[in-house]
Amino acid sequence: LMIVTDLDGSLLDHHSYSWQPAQPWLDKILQHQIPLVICSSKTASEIIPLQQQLGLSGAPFIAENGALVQLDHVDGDNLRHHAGKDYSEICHCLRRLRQQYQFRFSGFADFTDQEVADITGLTVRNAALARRREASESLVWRDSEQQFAAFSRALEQEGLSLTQGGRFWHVMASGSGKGAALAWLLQAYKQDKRFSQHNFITIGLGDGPNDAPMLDSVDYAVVIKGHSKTPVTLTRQDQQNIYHTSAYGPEGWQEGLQHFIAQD
Ligand code: 2M8
Ligand code: MG
Ligand code: MG
Repeated sequence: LMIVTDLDGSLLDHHSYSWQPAQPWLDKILQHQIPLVICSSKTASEIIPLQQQLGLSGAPFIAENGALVQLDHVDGDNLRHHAGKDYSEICHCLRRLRQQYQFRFSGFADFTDQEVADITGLTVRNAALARRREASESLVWRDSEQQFAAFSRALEQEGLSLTQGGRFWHVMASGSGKGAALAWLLQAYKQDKRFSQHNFITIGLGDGPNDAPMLDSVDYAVVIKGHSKTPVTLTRQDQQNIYHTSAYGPEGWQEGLQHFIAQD
């Protein structure tokens, strides 16, 4: 068994960023040494200290919506996989498109730490960690739907794509995303001598449209009730392996695991 989870709005409450209601199940997961892979829009700089607080230090994780994958120490090597466009390249391209087409949007590169804290409810210290991006940009769209369609097309031509989180749009290399990142991670696990015996059954949990590719690729999908107006649309047809929670955030996280994992 392997559990793959989104953070914001899933394991963490959308507003308070607390995981307290999920602690009983977290304890069980740790006790049974079930691998718990964080799969988030958050940066590596945000995820690493969080893993320490959750008791998951050194575990593999997926950051920046799949643009970055961090494996655990494989033969002494701390393997990192990166989607192919780095942050400065992405920001450079965004500035150029904004100038060329007069798009109105603001990205984390335009904001101060304090501004990101004000929008998200993160502490200023954590907002600074969220701004330490390596392979994707988070932005607030302030223009028309029509301009958004033009923006999306222009990005595509630059080899970039958009995905939607709980509060922001995220821009990263085309072909990357939470689903592609998870596939890469599982493949790397298969090639690792220590894990080759395991054929992991995967349970995924997420609340946003950005989680759809991950939820489509796991064996069992928990769609956590979210705050976004955009529904989470899955393409998979096996309804019996999809569970929609009635609770939000970490309560929904508990509810979903409870649904799929039989208790002793
Ligand atoms: C951003 O991610 C969330 C994920 O759903 C969003 O789009 O609302 C990211 O920038 C992340 O780094 C940050 O921690 C989070 C804070 O709410 O927002
Ligand atoms: Mg989320
Ligand atoms: Mg997320």
